[in-house]
Amino acid sequence: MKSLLKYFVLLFCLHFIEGAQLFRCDYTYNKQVKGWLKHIIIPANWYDARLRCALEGAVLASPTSIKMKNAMVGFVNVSGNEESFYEVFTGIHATFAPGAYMTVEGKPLSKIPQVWAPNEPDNKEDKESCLTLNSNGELADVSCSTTRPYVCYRSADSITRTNDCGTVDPEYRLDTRTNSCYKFHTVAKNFTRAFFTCYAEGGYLAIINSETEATVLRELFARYPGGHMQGNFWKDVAFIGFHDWGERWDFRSIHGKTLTETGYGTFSGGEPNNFSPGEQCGAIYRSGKLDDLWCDRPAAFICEKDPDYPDVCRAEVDEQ
Ligand SMILES: *[C@@H]1O[C@H](CO)[C@@H](O)[C@H](O)[C@H]1NC(C)=O
Ligand SMILES: *[C@@H]1O[C@H](CO)[C@@H](O)[C@H](O)[C@H]1NC(C)=O
Ligand SMILES: [Ca+2]
Ligand SMILES: [Ca+2]
Ligand SMILES: [Ca+2]
Repeated sequence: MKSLLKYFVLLFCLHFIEGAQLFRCDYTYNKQVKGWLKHIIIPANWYDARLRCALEGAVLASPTSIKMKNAMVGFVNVSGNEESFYEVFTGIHATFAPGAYMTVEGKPLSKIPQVWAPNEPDNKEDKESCLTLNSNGELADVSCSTTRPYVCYRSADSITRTNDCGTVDPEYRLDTRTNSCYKFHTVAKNFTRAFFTCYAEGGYLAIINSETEATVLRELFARYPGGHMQGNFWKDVAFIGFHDWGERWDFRSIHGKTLTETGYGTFSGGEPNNFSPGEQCGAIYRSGKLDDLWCDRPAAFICEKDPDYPDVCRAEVDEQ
């Protein structure tokens, strides 16, 4: 009898783990919309809003149901703020073709409950291809280049599991030599965009704190031969997390420390050279040695992530 009880307890536990939803704690689980939500209050243009949500493992939220609309309006309905804060961007857009509105997940506008704000939509000056939601739950078309706060959404439809790097992104791998996680990005971006990408993924452009970590990055780089990277860019150097912060030659990590304080400052022979001026951004060669590189030209880049940040939370999901 006792062992039978044990068996059922075990079965229950297994079931619970199976149904567990784990996702980054900067999102809040919302039972009504069966998923995780995050309100990002610093306004961004629609393109950056979409990208940030996507990189965080979510999508730019759209009011595709009454429940979702209510959840989104719940974030908007704050009094005393500036007018633009009475709206959030939605994921409903027509950035691929004028007037062809759909959510970022591909749901057409016609399948979404629509209440429009007075005099909207008006596609003013033929320049409005992104939709906002206001505190009354009404939609309006605005320019995609204007800025608004927004909401990111991660559906719990598929089981959400995080790996030992604390992320749903399987490309982050833990290295036990440094107890840090790394992801090599082969799609070239400029420094600003690379920084933004690592940040949204919950990490940062890699900071080398020891000779060992330089070796870890050299080995990581070796797994990505130039032939495996698409596009026309220099494939033997990748952005990492240091910069001159606008002060020529004074290279510091993106967390503000000198390279010596950070733990590794070995430049490649002849570097830093500020080649044909403008090399203010930090990079690493395949050798594991450092380089100063043009910030505005796209390059591969390496993100590093603390396995414990952002924290991972468990959703309070009702078992039916
Ligand atoms: C939003 O706030 C206004 C004014 O405080 C209130 O009248 C309205 O009912 C609120 N709407 C929602 C959906 O909570
Ligand atoms: C970096 O790339 C982004 C996206 O391609 C672009 O919008 C931005 O202007 C670029 N920044 C610099 C400094 O070149
Ligand atoms: Ca409009
Ligand atoms: Ca590090
Ligand atoms: Ca250089």
